[in-house]
Amino acid sequence: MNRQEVIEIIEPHLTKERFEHTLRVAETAVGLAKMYGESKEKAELASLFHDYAKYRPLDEMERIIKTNYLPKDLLQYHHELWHGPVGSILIEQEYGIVDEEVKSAIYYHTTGRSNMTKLDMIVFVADYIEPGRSFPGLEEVREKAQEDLVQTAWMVSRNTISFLMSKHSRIYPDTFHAYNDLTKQLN
Ligand code: DGI
Ligand code: FE
Ligand code: FE
Ligand code: FE
Repeated sequence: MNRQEVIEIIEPHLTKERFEHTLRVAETAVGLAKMYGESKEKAELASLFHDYAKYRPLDEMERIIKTNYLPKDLLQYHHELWHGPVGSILIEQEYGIVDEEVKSAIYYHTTGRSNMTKLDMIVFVADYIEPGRSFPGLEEVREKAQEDLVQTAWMVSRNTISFLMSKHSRIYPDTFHAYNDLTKQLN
């Protein structure tokens, strides 16, 4: 599947803003892949599909979680956490994408996880730093992304947890597992 084919698949499923975000994530991820020696093709494919399931109706996502090999505890947490895991299932079922690295990067792009692969970190970071985003503290993360991928993923994970705690949101275990594991890697 080439870039143009993927773009034609995803565009109808996304809002204009989300589609443009997706293209920027892909461009950012390809840049990180070059910098850190990862496959540009996998970085691009995973990024283009990362928010593919974002606008599926909640009942459809719920059904996909219930009827596939996905953790049922997702249903106890905010539905914002569902589109990564659901997207990883849909791209295999609908387009035959079986590459476990690509599926994993899509699956974990919102939370991260313990033992993130380079590709997981690239999509996780690119989603956060893509040039359309703007919030306090982001410049520091963008600068770190030019130097050290693990430290950058750690910052994204830390910032996400701080943000969620400030909103009194519940935090999914994988989100903590990502932070703990990245912290261990830095020490
Ligand atoms: O889909 P995007 O908006 O591009 O970005 P995303 O999928 O990385 O994140 C969507 C939101 O999910 C973001 O505001 C942070 C939030 N999030 C990440 N981890 C958790 C979480 N929300 C809750 N409630 N719990 C988490 O553990
Ligand atoms: Fe997302
Ligand atoms: Fe993200
Ligand atoms: Fe995104």
